[in-house]
Amino acid sequence: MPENFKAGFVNIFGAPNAGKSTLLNLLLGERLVITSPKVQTTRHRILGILTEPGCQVVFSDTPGIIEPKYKLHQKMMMQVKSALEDADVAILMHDITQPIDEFEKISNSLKLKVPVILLLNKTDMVKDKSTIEAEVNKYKEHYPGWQVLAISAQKKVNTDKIMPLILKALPLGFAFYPDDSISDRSERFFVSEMIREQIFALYDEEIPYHTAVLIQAFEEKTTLDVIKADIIVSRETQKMILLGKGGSMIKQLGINSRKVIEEFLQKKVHLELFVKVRPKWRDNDNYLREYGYN
Ligand SMILES: Nc1nc2c(ncn2[C@@H]2O[C@H](COP(=O)(O)OP(=O)(O)OP(=O)(O)O)[C@@H](O)[C@H]2O)c(=O)[nH]1
Ligand SMILES: [Mg+2]
Repeated sequence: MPENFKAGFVNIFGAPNAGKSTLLNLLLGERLVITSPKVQTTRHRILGILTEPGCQVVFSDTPGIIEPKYKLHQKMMMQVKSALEDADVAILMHDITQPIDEFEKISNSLKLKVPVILLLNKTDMVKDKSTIEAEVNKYKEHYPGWQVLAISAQKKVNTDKIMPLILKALPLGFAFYPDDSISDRSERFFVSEMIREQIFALYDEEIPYHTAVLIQAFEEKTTLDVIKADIIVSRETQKMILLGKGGSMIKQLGINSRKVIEEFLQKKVHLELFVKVRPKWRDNDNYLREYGYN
């Protein structure tokens, strides 16, 4: 064991929309994972690796914890389970404006045996400072032994107090990854996620939940990358909505997606999107595997 180097898995759990992915990006200091105002944005466990003098923190973003309604949900909850198994430290996130009962259901189901840091997020939504204090005290009483911190991940309030808490709880150990690694996921994966993020932003109601994105081709040329992606939906009617009148919506999706992908790759991109209907893909093991939900 090294005497002066700490390393470990710090895995982030909580209800959908609590702000887990926003937090990971904040702690990493860059936009790695996608976020949206809608619930159930994250579908995978995604590592975000932070290496600094004296420590390596391997964060995991995870899908929001829900009662599974179809196989895709089950796969998402398997991702949560895998993160529960190897956590050295658990960060639990809860929207401070939501009732403690909601949080309790989730936290009880996790049966955590590792140090816990509870972040009560979205304090910017609470007008009164004393209300925040009262909430923090309530959770501290309820969960003695846990570190409890009220923060706003979005407005960066109190967030400088998170890393010191993590470092205190992190075990001594050798680095798990080379010090220039940032994630376990490929460029291809992040590109598909970025298209999914734009779908969450552009389309309403059930569309994002019936959608998967599959990168079919990723050709790196000298001046630009050529990327071809399939957008999978469950029904013909959803395909019509995705395309929009005269293809106007898919065109907009292409423009929005290309912009963020070019920023990410730091390169010009030629992006082609194809919409495909795969009935009931969310309940089909073969499709789920093909789309990366293992
Ligand atoms: N007002 C406010 N909004 C926040 C804060 N942190 C995150 N959000 C917003 O909350 C929404 C959900 O954030 P995400 O980071 O996607 O939440 P998540 O927990 O990863 O959600 P899932 O992936 O669906 O489980 C986004 O619109 C964020 O911008 C905060 O401190 N204050
Ligand atoms: Mg998320």
